[in-house]
Amino acid sequence: MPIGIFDSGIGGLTVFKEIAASFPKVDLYYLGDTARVPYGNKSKTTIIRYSVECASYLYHNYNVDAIVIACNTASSYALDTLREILPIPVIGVVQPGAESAVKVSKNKKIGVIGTSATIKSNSYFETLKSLDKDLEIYQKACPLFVPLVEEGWIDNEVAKLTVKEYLDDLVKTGIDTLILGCTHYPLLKNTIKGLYPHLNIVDSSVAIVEHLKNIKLNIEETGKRKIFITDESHAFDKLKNMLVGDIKTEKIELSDLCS
Ligand code: DGN
Repeated sequence: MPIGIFDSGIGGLTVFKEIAASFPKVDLYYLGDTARVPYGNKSKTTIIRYSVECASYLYHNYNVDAIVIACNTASSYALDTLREILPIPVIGVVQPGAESAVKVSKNKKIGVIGTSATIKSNSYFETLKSLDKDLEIYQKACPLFVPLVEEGWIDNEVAKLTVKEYLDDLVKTGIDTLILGCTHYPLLKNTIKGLYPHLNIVDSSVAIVEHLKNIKLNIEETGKRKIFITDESHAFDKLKNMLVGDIKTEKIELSDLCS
């Protein structure tokens, strides 16, 4: 059972890494849409169109048996459409992240951070409320976190100051749990944890693995890993090597996606 995973670029590699570690024999095909990153400031229509193109590419070319949307922005806007058009399970990161947060929060005060589009969609707010209507939820868009991660500035002074600028007020609300609602953000986890050690940090890339375990997997696969990108990217190569090591990256044309 091959699994297809896609993201607007680098961020989803945090999800790829967790899935690869938990399912060493399952074939994994990753598509990072580096030519069109970021998705986080695009319109809903555009995010849905790009997501349909990425998922369809993996489904039609690699016969994947499940799709993981390793991007909160795409999960927030395109999950329903992908479930309508594809005859295979499609798993987004929002539901698993929300479920984990509800499990670990003791005081029922949960913070959510993500791209502007994810926060604007209210996807976490609605999913969390559907799990427990008594939760207090505080949301904050942190658009500068994505370029910081892409630059590899994940634990220097600039990273620390930017984290404090975005999160100090959010943490003052008394939240005991923080959902990293963007797949880039796990790379800032140590910096966030260092500044706010009392917080439970929910990383949906870890939560999604639990979801996948509920799908019947054919473990006779070979453990093949393939990574595709739609444009060459120095940042992608650097982070790929750091997160998942020496897996070869193949560039595909955007016209291959759109056909
Ligand atoms: N990694 C993407 C997410 O989880 O929303 C955001 C990256 C982007 O497109 N800005």
